[in-house]
Amino acid sequence: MNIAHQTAFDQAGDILRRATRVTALTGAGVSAESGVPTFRGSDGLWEGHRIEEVATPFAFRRDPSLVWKFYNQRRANLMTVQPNAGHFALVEMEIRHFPDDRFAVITQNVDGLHRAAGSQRVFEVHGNLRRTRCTKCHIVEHRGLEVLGDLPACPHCGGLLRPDIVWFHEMLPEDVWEAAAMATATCDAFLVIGTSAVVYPAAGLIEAAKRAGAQVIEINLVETDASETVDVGLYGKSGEILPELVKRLH
Ligand code: BV8
Ligand code: ZN
Repeated sequence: MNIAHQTAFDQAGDILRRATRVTALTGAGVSAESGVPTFRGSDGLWEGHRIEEVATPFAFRRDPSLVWKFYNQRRANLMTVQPNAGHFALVEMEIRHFPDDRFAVITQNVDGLHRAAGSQRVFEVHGNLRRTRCTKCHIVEHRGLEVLGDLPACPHCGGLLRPDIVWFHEMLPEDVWEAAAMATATCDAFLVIGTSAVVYPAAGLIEAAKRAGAQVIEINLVETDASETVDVGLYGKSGEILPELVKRLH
């Protein structure tokens, strides 16, 4: 490990050892080593569509089966993925080093891998691929990874189901957002892991953590829009860096 990397690691280790409360904000990068494609890594394209074009209420109104094809493909992909060492390192931080609700994961990911790894306090600000919501009676149901088809009907009212996902131009779930904002405002250390930090309001939590006096540590393959805001940057794979960080907490 080169000297610069070593001191950044030592600094990050010091910040975490001194912290009482830690909050992590994660994005698609934390699931990349599990085999879940990121959004902007594949320059945000899915079969030639940009994520911002498919993940919107307009796209769903215009062509619901196209949008369901997109989500069914991602649900099917989840059949073959498992949490990776980065997810498990965050579980160890929460259970072993910051118990009693002193650790929280705010995730933009909709793959459910943090909970699958064992994380307890997880705020899914963009929803979850395993849940559906009825566009008519609005019932939200946990459907696991069962095959739903391209125009799934609500088992209760026959209305068209949609994924329980926050699309672009849609509000984030109020209660989850409140909890995420609280976990950001009350932490001493804020980890920003595997996110390009371009999607708001989630990316705004990084500035909010700084304003609240937290020390911010970025973990990413490359520098991002958040890099000049953070206190320490650790650049490499989160599945390698996070276990390394946990070792410094023993
Ligand atoms: C809202 C669910 C408004 C979908 C997602 C113009 C027009 C319209 C809207 C806007 C606009 N300008 C700004 C906006 C707001 C918009 C927005 O921010 N747009 C961006 C694109 C500019 N936001 C919204 O619309 C939000 N709603 O604003 O409401 C409103 C206000 C009042 C009243 C009513 C409404 C809603 C945003 C939520 C959108 N939904 N997800 C789905 O998943 O299908 S966002 C989507 O992007 C995912 O959730 C994803 O998580 C998120 C962010 O992407 P990342 O997670 O960061 O992933 P990305 O691929 O970008 O980056 C991966 C990173 O990992 C990279 O940095 C890479 O280097 C790193 N990496 C890769 N491998 C590794 C790694 N790091 C470490 N280790 C590795 N191995
Ligand atoms: Zn219904």
